[in-house]
Amino acid sequence: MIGSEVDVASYATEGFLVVRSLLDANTIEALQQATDELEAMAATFVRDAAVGRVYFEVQSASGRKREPAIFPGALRKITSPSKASPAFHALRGSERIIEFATALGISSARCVVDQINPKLPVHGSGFPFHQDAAFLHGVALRDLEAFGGVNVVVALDPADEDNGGFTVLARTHTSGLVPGQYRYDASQTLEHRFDTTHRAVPALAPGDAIFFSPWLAHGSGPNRSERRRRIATLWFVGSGS
Ligand SMILES: O=C(O)CCC(=O)C(=O)O
Repeated sequence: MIGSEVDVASYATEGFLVVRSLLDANTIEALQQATDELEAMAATFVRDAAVGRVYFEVQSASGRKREPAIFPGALRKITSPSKASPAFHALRGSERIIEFATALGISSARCVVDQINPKLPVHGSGFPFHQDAAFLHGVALRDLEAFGGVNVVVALDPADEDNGGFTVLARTHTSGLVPGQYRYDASQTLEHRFDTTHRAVPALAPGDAIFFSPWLAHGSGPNRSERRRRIATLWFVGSGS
């Protein structure tokens, strides 16, 4: 039972919850290896490209989408790694994650988005502040609005402020969606649009996780270090059954 590990009151107030060692070392090793294999598949890519149903977004100089890679194989995001990798497929259905989602009030949680964000040493650009709920559509958005949802970031490498760690703007999840974030222009921080009073960059070890509200504003800075920073992100919505 994970009930005692979950501070539901703090999650409700802050909009996020750090969970240490959410995943064990073997699971993380399998995800790291799968990430290496996906990165190797994209080793020659100089433009955004799909391989089957996995989508690779390259790291451009500005950080914007649809611009050329700074060097072949430089990646900023891999969308739907679960379509090619058994380890990421298993992560979508992770009982441990589902248990936490349930404890946080999301029943019969189903995963609607899975991705990897590999932030390159020195070159990896930041993510502008945004709220994930602004980027859902169709049935997933309908279920989010009807049954709620929870998103989770799992660290695959040690992450902190210096290598562009995941940054939350705590308590922003209760103020509704902020306009003007939809272009998702990675060359801006959009800091001026959000309340940054309770900004936090939790230091994470591989296997640590942050559960957060789909309405919580978050983003991250560039990787100024010589260390890579890879995270897996998953979005869950309730299904009411
Ligand atoms: O990689 C990060 O630090 C932020 C990722 C994120 O918020 C996103 O991909 O929407």
